[in-house]
Amino acid sequence: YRGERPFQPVAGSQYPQPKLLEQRPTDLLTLTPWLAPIVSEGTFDPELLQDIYRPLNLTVGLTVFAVGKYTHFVPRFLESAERFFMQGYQVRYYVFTDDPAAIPRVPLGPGRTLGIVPIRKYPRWEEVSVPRMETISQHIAQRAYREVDYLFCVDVDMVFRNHWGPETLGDLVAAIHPSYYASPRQQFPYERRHVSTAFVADGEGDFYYGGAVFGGRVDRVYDFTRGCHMAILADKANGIMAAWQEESHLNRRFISHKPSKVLSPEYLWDDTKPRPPGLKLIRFSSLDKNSRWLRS
Ligand code: 2GW
Ligand code: MN
Repeated sequence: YRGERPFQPVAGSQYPQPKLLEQRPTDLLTLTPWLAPIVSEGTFDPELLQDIYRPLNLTVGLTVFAVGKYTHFVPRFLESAERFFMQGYQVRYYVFTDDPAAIPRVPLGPGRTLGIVPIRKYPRWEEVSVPRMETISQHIAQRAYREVDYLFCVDVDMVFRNHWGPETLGDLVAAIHPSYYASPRQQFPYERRHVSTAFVADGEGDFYYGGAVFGGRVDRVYDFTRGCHMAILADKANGIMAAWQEESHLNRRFISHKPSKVLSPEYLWDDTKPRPPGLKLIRFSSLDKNSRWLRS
């Protein structure tokens, strides 16, 4: 992390005064019990955030894995990220792939670069899924910690559909999974076997977070991914694969290492689901992938 820069005075932009007694910015919860903001439309002023964050000259990294047939998602993913992801900031994409030649060149805007990171071929998905945490932590240690201030790690079978900006930046950031935002914690699909390091008891858990989006300050993402990788290795030594692979470990870790910022399902949606009235817009959502074809 390249350290704090002095804050510039906020430019003259006029924005509505915050009103302690009147404001009801959204129907969604806006604060966790540990005082982390839950980001959704209406809770932030995009222009004000722009004035605060632009002078910091931040670089934001975005990692995706594109292994096997998933290389086919890369152009749509990148084109949508070019339109909506951290517009006006320096952005560094990292595409981890077993087939660099299959990654098409997508034209990128100024200050935005693409790094293709070759990884070896894995025979089965379970063996791809597990090295994601390992690969990301190693990549941060080797390279990304010098190149970016913040890093987001996301699924590639998704597209950006609306603004994703500095409101998402925080020390450690998690996103609420679109399938479980209304479920009681006993019904979250956590790993429930005691033998797994991802075990979560019935009375534990805040939100069920998606494995498809997490991020934060690059040093915090390093600790996070390394911690998940170590837990996955411990399970592996006992012949255990958690219920939802790295998503289970991510959820286990977010219980003891609480995210400092939580993204509402606007930031991790699934277009096959009906949108609840409280959700004003969709910013990032999964494509209806023909999973039979992809996974065969
Ligand atoms: C191959 C066979 C079965 C499942 C996935 C794959 C596969 C995944 C692959 O052949 N190549 C590949 O690059 N991936 C990468 O892993 C790709 O970036 C993809 O977006 C990501 C997660 O796999 P995906 O999108 O098929 O799984 P989802 O959408 O059901 O993901 C949720 O559950 C996963 C746990 O298995 C992860 O936690 C993921 O983060 C969740 O969103
Ligand atoms: Mn996915």
